[in-house]
Amino acid sequence: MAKSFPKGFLWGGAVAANQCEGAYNEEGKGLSTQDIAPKGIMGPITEDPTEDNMKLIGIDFYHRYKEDVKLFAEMGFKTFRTSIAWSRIFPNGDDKEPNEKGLQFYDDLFDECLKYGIKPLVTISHYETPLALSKNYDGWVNRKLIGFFENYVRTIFARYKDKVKYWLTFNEINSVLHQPYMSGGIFTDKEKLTKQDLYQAIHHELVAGALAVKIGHEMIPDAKFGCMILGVPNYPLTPNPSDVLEAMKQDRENLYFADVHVRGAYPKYMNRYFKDNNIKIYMEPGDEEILKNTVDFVSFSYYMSSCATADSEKKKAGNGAGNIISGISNPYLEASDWGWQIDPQGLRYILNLLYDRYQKPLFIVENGLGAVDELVTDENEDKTVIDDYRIKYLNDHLVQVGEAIEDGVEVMGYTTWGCIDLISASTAELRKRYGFIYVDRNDDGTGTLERYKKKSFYWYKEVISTNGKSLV
Ligand code: BGP
Repeated sequence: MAKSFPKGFLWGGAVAANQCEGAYNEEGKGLSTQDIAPKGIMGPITEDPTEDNMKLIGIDFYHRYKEDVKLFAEMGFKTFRTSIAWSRIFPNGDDKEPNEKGLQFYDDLFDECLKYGIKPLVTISHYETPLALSKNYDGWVNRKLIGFFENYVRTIFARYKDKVKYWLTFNEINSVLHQPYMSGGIFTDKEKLTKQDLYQAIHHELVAGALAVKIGHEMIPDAKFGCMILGVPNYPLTPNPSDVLEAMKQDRENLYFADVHVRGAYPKYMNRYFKDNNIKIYMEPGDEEILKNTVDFVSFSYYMSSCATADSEKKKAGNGAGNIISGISNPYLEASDWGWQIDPQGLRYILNLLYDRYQKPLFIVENGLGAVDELVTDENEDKTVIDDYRIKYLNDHLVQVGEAIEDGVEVMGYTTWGCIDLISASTAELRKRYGFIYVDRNDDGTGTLERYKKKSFYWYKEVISTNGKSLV
């Protein structure tokens, strides 16, 4: 049954700079960690950018954003989530002066959105640390990154303060636990990285995030600042109390990042974790004070739930798939072509879980189905994709968002992931498509880069114009 969404609900779509812009070395942009990762999060990195890296051209959003924003406007987007490529603004990350051409690009992009009444929702750092910071400093392991990040946020806040009123600090900040290079710019091999260094790096990110919120509140008092976490709720695989405790433990691993950002201090359960794992977080005087700058809202991505078990044999056999976290699969759920388990009710569950825990407005900033699409010609001779599977996925998830709203959860908005087809983060493929808009580019590099509206384009337009009433 269709549910009513609040007035002013922020409907929209989301992308990240490195997955759509291309123009990886144009107009003064420096290299980012993505530019030498041709096979995505899962793959190896190369010495230099290689031609097979689909992200170098992406979907050419850098040159075609006007056409794309126009299509977003046609769907009725109220908001558009994108990220700023840090290395477009500070090519090496530690430069003294920003790159004016990079700044100008985002000025133009935000102006284009505002022209149609689309509010930009901007991620400050989305898996695209300047490569020089990664190679020369080992990314967030080094405390100096806090200073470089501060310089970067001051620059972008000053520049875009009249245009951007919604900001997210780090994309899926908790993903650094699993993907230290892509998420935290940590160059040290994952296998060699010590827990001590990993958690110290996390501390630096948490301080930097809180500092960004502090500076943001001072520089743009009418803007809202949120943290962003990878949202994967864990269900106990069985009612065995050991599985229930394991699910709690795994949830805490993810949620401690938001706990710090919302409550302004480390949660007590982390003391036990640090003690058990012989980790000592080095804090500088003033860090605890900075952490007290808490976020205005909590945002998260949601693609799947997972199961947790204390049974080491079953754990080892872990058969669930995901791009960053993969757990035990749930026998009650079906999966996407990429093996990600589809669980619309899990979205209602995590919305309630986060709201019970934080009582802060929530923003679903990623959700969607990555699938192989077939381009066909319709009766009007227009090229399109009949993506009923995507419509079903999104409809079912949005119905559960409506349920959560009825449950009393404050939800600010919903941006589907990859509202226009883009390069996958995990595998760097383009055949894993999420969009309402098809982009004619293939993984072998062929294609015209033309854009075509899929069936879901018209479906989403209707959802937005009826404020969710058309959902079934
Ligand atoms: C999230 C990332 C996104 C995005 C999405 C889908 O983890 O924040 O950048 O890509 O997952 O994942 P994928 O592209 O691997 O299908």
